Amino acid sequence: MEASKKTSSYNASDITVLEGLEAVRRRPGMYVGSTGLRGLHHLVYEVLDNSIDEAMAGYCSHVKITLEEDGSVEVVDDGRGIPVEEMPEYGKSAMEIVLTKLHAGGKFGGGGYKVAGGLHGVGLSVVSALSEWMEVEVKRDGGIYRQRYERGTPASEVERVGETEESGTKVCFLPDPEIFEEREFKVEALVQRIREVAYLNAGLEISLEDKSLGEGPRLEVYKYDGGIVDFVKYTNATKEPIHNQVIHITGAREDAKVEVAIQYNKGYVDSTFTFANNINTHEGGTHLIGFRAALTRTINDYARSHGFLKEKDESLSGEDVREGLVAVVSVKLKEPQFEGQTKTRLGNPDIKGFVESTVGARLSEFLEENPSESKKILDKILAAAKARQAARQARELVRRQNSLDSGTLPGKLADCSATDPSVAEIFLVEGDSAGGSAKQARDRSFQAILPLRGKILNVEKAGANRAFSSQEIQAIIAAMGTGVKDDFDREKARYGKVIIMTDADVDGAHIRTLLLTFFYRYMPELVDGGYVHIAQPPLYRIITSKESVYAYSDAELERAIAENGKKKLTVQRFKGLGEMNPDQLWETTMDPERRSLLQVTIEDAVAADMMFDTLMGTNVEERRNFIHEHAKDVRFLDV
Ligand code: 0RA
Repeated sequence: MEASKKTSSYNASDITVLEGLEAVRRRPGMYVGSTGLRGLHHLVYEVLDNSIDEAMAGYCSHVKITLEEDGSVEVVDDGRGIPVEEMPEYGKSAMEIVLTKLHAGGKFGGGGYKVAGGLHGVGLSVVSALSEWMEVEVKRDGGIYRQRYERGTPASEVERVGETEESGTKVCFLPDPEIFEEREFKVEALVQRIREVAYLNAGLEISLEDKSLGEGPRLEVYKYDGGIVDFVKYTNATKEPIHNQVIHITGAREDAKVEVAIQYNKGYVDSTFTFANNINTHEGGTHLIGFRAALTRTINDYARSHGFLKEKDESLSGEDVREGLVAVVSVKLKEPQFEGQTKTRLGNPDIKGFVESTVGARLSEFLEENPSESKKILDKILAAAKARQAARQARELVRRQNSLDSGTLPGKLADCSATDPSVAEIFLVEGDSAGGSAKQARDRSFQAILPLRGKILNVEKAGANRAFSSQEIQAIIAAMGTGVKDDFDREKARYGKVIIMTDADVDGAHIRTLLLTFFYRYMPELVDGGYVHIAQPPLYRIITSKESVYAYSDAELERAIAENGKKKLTVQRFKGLGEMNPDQLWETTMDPERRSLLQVTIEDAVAADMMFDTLMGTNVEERRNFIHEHAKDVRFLDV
């Protein structure tokens, strides 16, 4: 019935709609990034972004996300609701257009700070197209309206099903198994995004209920009345802030707003997080450039006029003023341009000047008005400048000794014959003995092995000059060939995959975290570019009379035991890589045909930074508490 009616009323716009959604289903990766976990999560973020837009426009204060037992997701908000009235140019309800037409997600009639560009704001129609089914319920204009879609096409009319004085939108959808190979949400990843968005929108309450767990539902509420100031406090909680007040700056002009929060800690690293319309701009952009310019200039001016810099020609570098800095720079603007490899660099040129002048003026006011806080900050920065000079000398010394020079490869490296980085891969292996097995096991045509001795240096705690004099770190840098930090050049990478291979025990997990800390701090683009992987050695070998199989987790072991009923079997537990012979190591962990690797992505530098600082930083007490409280999250980071 429905179908024949459709055919008879087909018009040109229907055909375009179908073609559009067909394209989405044919090439889902183009629209949501991948058909794996990332794409799956993107569906949730897409719906959430729409609710957040309502919040940014000032109409929505509560969002609730529920992960249902059957794998579907429900997102409810108390915004204005998707408009339901008929759009004369289509002869259909606006709701149907928004849910079926590609790029019809934008607020009609312009206005607001609607996100555009990158994978963000691709529109609800994309979620609908990639869902086996989707149901949308809108409360608006005194009524409750509902429509169902299947794989992007309407499966019902827009129906008025009740009366209400409330307003809001409820979207439920089941990700399509024909599209997504991965359909189990990773709650910790969703939480990171939810927490971030909640911090960026002070007062907005976002709750997440997970009913997909066997253990029964779990409800968490994220609401931060202090917004990004709370965010900075939270990030700094584990890092020993050197002054009490978080510096809070806001500014607005006709078509853009900026909000900044700043606090220094005793550490060495710069943790500046930038956002444009709530999107984490990992690659920075004009807002970051403006912020940095203002910070460097304002602090130099203040230092000079208040006698902190004695010599006329002395000045503090950008790196100096950013040591131990925790900052959030959040801009909201009408038409953001997202650029760069991952579309996470803000391109709008006029934002630089806007951020620079706002931050410059307000920061200099703060410094003048708070002399004791200012003195603590300036002392810290002057110390950083001194240390940097020492570090520079140390680095030059090392460079002269040739170890940082990519021309000289470290002696311990068993290199591969391939020189094409698209096929070459390097295993960083814990311990000389496992390194020896890996050398025997590998396919030397494309697999290089770098054995690492014991715990590598904790770069979070040590600062740059000690890092550069650590042998293990020198070896990694030299083997990679890319250089580090500002000198980093991805084009020079000698391997397309870096595979961390450590024992499946606590020490192994620690070494892995140390290595990730190193890559995150010294070669973040390598992580961002998806080069860094974690090998997955098996935990057990289960031997029956007929065959032997491997289990990679306790759950797999239990399954294998259950499958074998009461048959006689022997379980061998691998305590370390060294307990596997080279053949076993090859077939379980190194052979590209059979192994499974975990790709390390830093979706959320904030969470990663927290983890690293807490796990690796100087505050032992905090660390102990943190590990205790977050045993689960830590496991998440470990993968
Ligand atoms: C189009 C226009 C307007 C709001 C929305 C869409 C909207 C979409 C979603 C998706 C989830 N929650 C949502 N809330 C709103 C503007 C409505 C107006 O001008 O009244």
